[in-house]
Amino acid sequence: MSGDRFQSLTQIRASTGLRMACLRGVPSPWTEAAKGIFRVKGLTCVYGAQSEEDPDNALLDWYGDSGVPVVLNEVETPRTGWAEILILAERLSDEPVLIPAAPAARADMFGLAHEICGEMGFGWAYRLLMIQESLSHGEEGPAFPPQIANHLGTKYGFNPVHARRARDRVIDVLDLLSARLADGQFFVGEALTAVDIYWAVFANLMVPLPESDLPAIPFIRDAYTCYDEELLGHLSEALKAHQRRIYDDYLELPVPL
Ligand SMILES: N[C@@H](CCC(=O)N[C@@H](CS)C(=O)NCC(=O)O)C(=O)O
Repeated sequence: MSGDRFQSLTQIRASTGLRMACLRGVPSPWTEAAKGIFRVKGLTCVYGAQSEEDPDNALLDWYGDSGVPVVLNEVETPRTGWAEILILAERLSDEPVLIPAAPAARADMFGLAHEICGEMGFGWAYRLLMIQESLSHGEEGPAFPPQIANHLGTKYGFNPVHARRARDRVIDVLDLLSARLADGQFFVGEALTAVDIYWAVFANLMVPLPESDLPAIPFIRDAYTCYDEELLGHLSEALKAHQRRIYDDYLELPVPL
């Protein structure tokens, strides 16, 4: 794996500093959020991905979770949750601040962030819809291959009732976020916060950036692309413009995958 930005999982496990386990070719939004936060703060993070020298199921066996990202910092307990990864980054570099200092703004920021990244937030709920689409062989467009859909469905509690709630939740969050952009360029106050990074990267689930900016493996790009007219109707022009602007102004392009 030499010659590119990614090392093996075995290598990053044995090294020091800031490291993160990722998936090659898959812009998992929780991983992309961490990449974006580290980038904005100028933190150097070494990426690791499954390679031939790694044992099978390395992430699950080593860190208790098969998912990505897993963020390692020195000898600290590995972090997999979006909020703890953000708080680590803020501790390692407070420039620029991505968590507002004022308590009300901070609570607002974490509330919106949870609506995007948390359990039954936008990303979680939209993933349930992608799983439903995959398992029902629906006609709205391409989705995950059955093996992946089954794995994700089992892991993230897929059932049809839950998927109906997920659809309402996706719409609610899109409307909430759209309304927040009515008065400005950022979701909280007049400066960049973590919420802006979260939306930019999670928006790829519905409207992935072009191939030249986001070189995802083709079936993932297809699975991520939203064909559902009702959902697309809630994705405002302001939300799309925000995604593009945050990538252009703050994040690494093309996205390292
Ligand atoms: N643990 C993260 C979420 C990470 C996450 O959901 N990762 C998914 C992205 S689809 C994943 O890697 N799933 C595959 C698996 O767990 O095997 C958090 O709670 O903030």
